[in-house]
Order: sequence, then structure tokens, then C-alpha cells
Amino acid sequence: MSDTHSLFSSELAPGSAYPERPKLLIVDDQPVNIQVLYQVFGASCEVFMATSGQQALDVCRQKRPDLVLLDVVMPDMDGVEVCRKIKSEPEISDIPVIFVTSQNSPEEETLGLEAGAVDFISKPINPAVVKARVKTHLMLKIQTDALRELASVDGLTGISNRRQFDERIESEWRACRRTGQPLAMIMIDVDHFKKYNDHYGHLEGDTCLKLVAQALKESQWRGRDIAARYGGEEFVCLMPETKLEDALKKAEAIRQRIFDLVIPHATSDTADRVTISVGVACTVPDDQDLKRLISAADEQLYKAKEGGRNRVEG
Ligand code: GH3
Ligand code: MG
Ligand code: MG
Ligand code: MG
Repeated sequence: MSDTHSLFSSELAPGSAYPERPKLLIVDDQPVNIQVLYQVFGASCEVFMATSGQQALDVCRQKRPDLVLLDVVMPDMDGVEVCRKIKSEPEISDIPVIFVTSQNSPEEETLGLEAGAVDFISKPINPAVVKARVKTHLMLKIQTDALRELASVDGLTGISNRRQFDERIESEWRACRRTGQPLAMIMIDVDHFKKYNDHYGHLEGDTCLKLVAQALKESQWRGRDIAARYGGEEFVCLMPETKLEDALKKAEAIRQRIFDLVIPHATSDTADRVTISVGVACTVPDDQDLKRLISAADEQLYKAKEGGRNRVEG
């Protein structure tokens, strides 16, 4: 691949996690300025364009670009304001912003950097300089994304980890509280798993957990749902805007799915195979502590265990 077609051809091996064509948003109220930058990046990036601040925000929300090149002086909403808005929205706040502007006084530059921009480039642009700076910040973005991914995924099973779940339940609690929608939670515990380890060995135990996690991951989830490993042989699922009745159906489908995996368990007191017990809880979040939702799901799980395992309670 020649350098005209990839910004990263010399740095990254083929098959690296980074998309071949990073997504770049160019924002300028004057189309001729967009044109100049397009000529620099059109071949190596998937380029989006916006001619106003509002349009830039919309593209950020919809397309999630990897980087934004942002003009400062624009009629309706200036670039500094756009940058502040990007940085204040959790969903898009990690998109790096570089100002490209003729307002290149130290005061302007400081203002831009304080608004959260990572760099500041003067117009008229020098194509080689802009390309080099964009490349640097895209590389940083790749590395940050990779680290974030690493920090949120469970090492053994590859599904979300406890940290990710804790973050998501916090934000979904707040979101559902704002909208008055119910938030449902499913808590899962593998039955007689100590016996499974004792009989088949710890490595087989690990394989079993991977299979259970895989089945969970492949259950049909909606956009904001999350399934995570809560710890040990326990898993949790969070279902925003879901009623108890629907969460119970989902839980039963998961229980059946694990049963149908037919992972042999010769020493289980419950069945000839690996089974799970499941507790379900649902609430419309209010000003009480979200830990109550977790405790409620936990109580139901305990009931499922007491009731004979391989069952759902809620
Ligand atoms: P119950 O049906 O009441 O849930 O019984 P249990 O044996 O599943 O419950 P208990 O909590 O006594 O045992 C859980 C076991 O899970 C003990 C622990 O060694 C095992 N375990 C926890 N994490 C892992 C892991 O990452 N890999 C393996 N192989 N085993 C694990
Ligand atoms: Mg302008
Ligand atoms: Mg347990
Ligand atoms: Mg268990």
C-alpha cells in the first residue's frame, strides 16, 4: 500500500486494529477551505464535512469520526464553542479536535487548547505539516481506544468486565431516572461450579466459563444492553428501558440456552450438564441507591438456588 493511500502504512502492520481509512471530519464555514483539506486527506481518510457548528456536532454524534479539523471563526456557533460541546458529551468527548484557523494569536491558541483541543494549526495550511500532526493525533487516538478496550474487557472470557459494568449501570441508572423508564438487571451464577472444577480441573473450568460467556454474548441484545462477567462464575446483564416481564423472558431464554449447550457435569446435583441459576430485578430509578437494584437481583438469585437451581426467579 503506498503512502498516498494510508496514513499509517509504514507504522502499522497489516491486520492491525486500526481501520484502513480513519474517519475525519472537516469543519469550515467556507467550502473552499474544506476543499483544500480534502485534497490532503481524501485519499487516505473517510472524510466527512460540515459547514456549521451545529452540523459538526450532528456528524460527531452520528458518524463518530476519529478526529475533527475545526475552523474557529464561523457565523452561528464558533469553533471554540463547538469544541466545548464535543468535550462535554460523554459519547463523543474522546474525539480529538484540532483547530485550523487564521486566528493565530497566542490568546486564541490558549483559548482553543483550554476548550479541549489537542492541537492548533494556522491557515494558510502547509499540507505536510497538517498531515503529520493529524497522523500523530490519530495514532494517539488508536492507542487510547486500544487501552480503553483492554480496560473494559474480561481477560478470560472476552466479554465486558466488572469495571465496565459498574460504569454502565451508573450511567444507565441516571439515564433511566431522567426518562422515567425501567431498568432491568439479570444476575447469573453457574451451578455447582466448585464441583465442576474439582472433577474436571481448573483449566476445563475456565473453558466452561468461556462457553457460558460466549452464549451470553450471542444472545440477542438491544443497543444499550450489556452482558458482563461480574466475578468468578457470576455474570450480569443490564437491560435499560425494559420491563420485569420482558427481562424474565430474556433470563429464561438464557437459562435454556446454557442448558442446551450440554456441557457435561458428572458431579452436579442438579442435572447431567452445566446449568445456571438466574435472579432478575427491575425498577424505575429514583433518588435511592442503585445498589438496591443489584441486591434485589442477588436476592432473587439466592431464591433460585434455594428453589433447586437451574431456574429463574424475579
Ligand atoms: P452454587 O451452585 O451454590 O453456586 O455452588 P458453586 O460451587 O458454583 O459456588 P461456589 O461459590 O462455592 O464456587 C464457585 C467456584 O467458582 C469456586 C471457584 O474456584 C470457581 N471459580 C471462580 N472463578 C473461576 C475462574 O476464573 N476459573 C475457574 N476455573 N473457576 C473459578
Ligand atoms: Mg471560518
Ligand atoms: Mg457464585
Ligand atoms: Mg455457583
